Amino acid sequence: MKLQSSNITPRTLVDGRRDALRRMLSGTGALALGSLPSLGSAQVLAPTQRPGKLAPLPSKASALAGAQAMDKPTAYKDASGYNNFYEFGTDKSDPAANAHTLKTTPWAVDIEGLVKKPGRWALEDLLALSPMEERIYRLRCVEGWSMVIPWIGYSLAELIKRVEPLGNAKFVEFVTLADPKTMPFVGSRMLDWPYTEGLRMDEALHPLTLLAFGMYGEILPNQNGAPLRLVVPWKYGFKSAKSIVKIRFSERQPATAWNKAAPQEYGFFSNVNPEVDHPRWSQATERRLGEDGVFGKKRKTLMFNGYEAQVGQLYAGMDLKKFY
Ligand SMILES: Nc1nc2c(c(=O)[nH]1)N[C@H]1C(S)=C(S)[C@@H](COP(=O)(O)O)O[C@H]1N2
Ligand SMILES: [Mo]
Repeated sequence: MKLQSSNITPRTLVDGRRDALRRMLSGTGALALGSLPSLGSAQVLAPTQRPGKLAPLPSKASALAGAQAMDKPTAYKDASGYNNFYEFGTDKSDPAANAHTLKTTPWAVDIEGLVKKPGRWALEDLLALSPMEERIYRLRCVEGWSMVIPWIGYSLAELIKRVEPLGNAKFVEFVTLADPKTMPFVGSRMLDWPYTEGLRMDEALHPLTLLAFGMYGEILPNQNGAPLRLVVPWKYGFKSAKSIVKIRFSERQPATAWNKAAPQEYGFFSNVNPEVDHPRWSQATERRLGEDGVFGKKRKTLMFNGYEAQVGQLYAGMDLKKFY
């Protein structure tokens, strides 16, 4: 069988990239932007330079349609200071205050279920799997606020292709860390821990579905889901699971944390849809974090969060009021 060269990253490249990433993650020697071998010839952007404490994560701007929102990025202090990460508390300021206890090295992700190549991936190998892209995505929380974040990562499809799903794999489940020693709210009865999420296979394979390792030019801060999370920009924020430790491929639709907690409020699909209200509030408008004041005018929420041109086809013929 002839392998398609475009799907193969030369071993030396992967090794070099992995060494550089290992040095970076272990904190020895700050890595200069653009020094990753994979980006040698590509144009390297230094997105929103912020003299922060976190290690830089070099990336190139994504060429993918929909991956360059024209909206102004949310201020870093808002994106990293106003969060939902219930393992660390239910107030929006809790994750930033508490998530310093999260230990992100060593880290690994187990691939399980209906795949030809199950197994454990070390974080370093995941970081080196595919070149990093910067994608500016809008993300809208089901609670009504939205933000615009320059994420860094690559399409989840890159990883899915490597592990070779079997023909009967129809869904992908994401299991996140539940460590009562470092996460003060794991053990509370808020949710059935660990926090899990799921996507249909075609959603998981959609190029906009991002496996994110960084934001604003740096590795992810803990409160935003370090060391790796999902970002699914056309769905409500809770689908974008943080601090993933397991990815499981299945034939049946997996249970999801919020659906188990309140099935009539949170469906499996949870596509952003201004026409389908949450049973307790409207979903027609939103407030942009840091820009729209609590008493100011709200902005209209767009179908599929503005990504209808890219993802609308995935739901052709489906009753979105029924499959909310
Ligand atoms: N593990 C885990 N992932 C999670 C959550 C959580 O509580 N635990 N909250 C979700 C919700 S409701 C939202 S809106 C987004 C928020 O991401 P951000 O804090 O990076 O903006 O993360 C999602 N991922
Ligand atoms: Mo959310």
